[in-house]
Amino acid sequence: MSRVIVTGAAQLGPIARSEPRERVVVRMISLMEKAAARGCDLVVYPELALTTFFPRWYMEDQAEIDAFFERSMPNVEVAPLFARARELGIGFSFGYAELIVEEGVAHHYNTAIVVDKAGEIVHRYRKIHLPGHTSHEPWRAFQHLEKRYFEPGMEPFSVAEAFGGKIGQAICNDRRWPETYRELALRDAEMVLIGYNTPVHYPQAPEHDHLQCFHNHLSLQAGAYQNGMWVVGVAKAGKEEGCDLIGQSCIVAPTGEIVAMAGTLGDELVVHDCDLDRCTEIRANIFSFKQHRRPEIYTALTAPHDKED
Ligand code: CDV
Repeated sequence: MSRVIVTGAAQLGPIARSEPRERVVVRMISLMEKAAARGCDLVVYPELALTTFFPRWYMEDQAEIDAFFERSMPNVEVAPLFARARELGIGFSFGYAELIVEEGVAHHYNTAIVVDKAGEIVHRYRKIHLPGHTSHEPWRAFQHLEKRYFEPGMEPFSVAEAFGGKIGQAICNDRRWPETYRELALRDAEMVLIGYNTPVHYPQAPEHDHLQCFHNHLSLQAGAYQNGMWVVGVAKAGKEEGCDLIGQSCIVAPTGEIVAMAGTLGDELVVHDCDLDRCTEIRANIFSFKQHRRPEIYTALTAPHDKED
């Protein structure tokens, strides 16, 4: 049986603060229709795909903040995406700001889901590594307030059986951490879907601004190769509300090679036939965890980190 997932990385260009979800969903459906025409089984959209990247603004009014969050999924605005996907028989994943109320307490997460070809949500992931800061820092050209607006996900990385394979998810900053990929690989992930919003300008170390695209691919490619997995990295790109976001959405093979990459900073689809059996090229050989890994020696990896940076 073929274990090929024809995968589309559906990069989104900038989303204005004033752009309603309905219009973004129309853009997503347009990319989905292109993906279906190219035979895709799965189309992957970025982190926080339904709105502008709102953590760039400092806000105090909780109602203003909550307006960027989804209280249910699918909801009225997103339902047309689910409906069109069912008609086309295509699966998809995307990120959004999730607001849930449990025992009377509101929780806010930076979340991504995978939806199968039948329209069922088969996987949900809440971002574990939240970058940025919690209070207003006016010295920055723009804010990055993920630590203010979201709680970190407390559920471990996990995989779903979907599309004939084992699919995992991570979100943006997670992709820079080797633990993300290794946790997923140890849980048998064969493909990891990662949406991102990455500004070109890094206020704490602007001397690294010219390295943003390099660090993006470095992380995605290393994660794929060192764990023998497909990695699909998908950007929200372009100049969004005056802030430049990197593009270079890509599909990375388990060998670490980029096999498809976006060439614009706008809405763009790139497609590749991802054969999950290719994971074995790496996993049964150079990175056979069973044969070569030495977890008994790696005691510092899970010890609490109490040293100063
Ligand atoms: N959305 C993100 O997580 N962005 C971070 C930026 C702030 C560095 C990233 O790791 O790309």
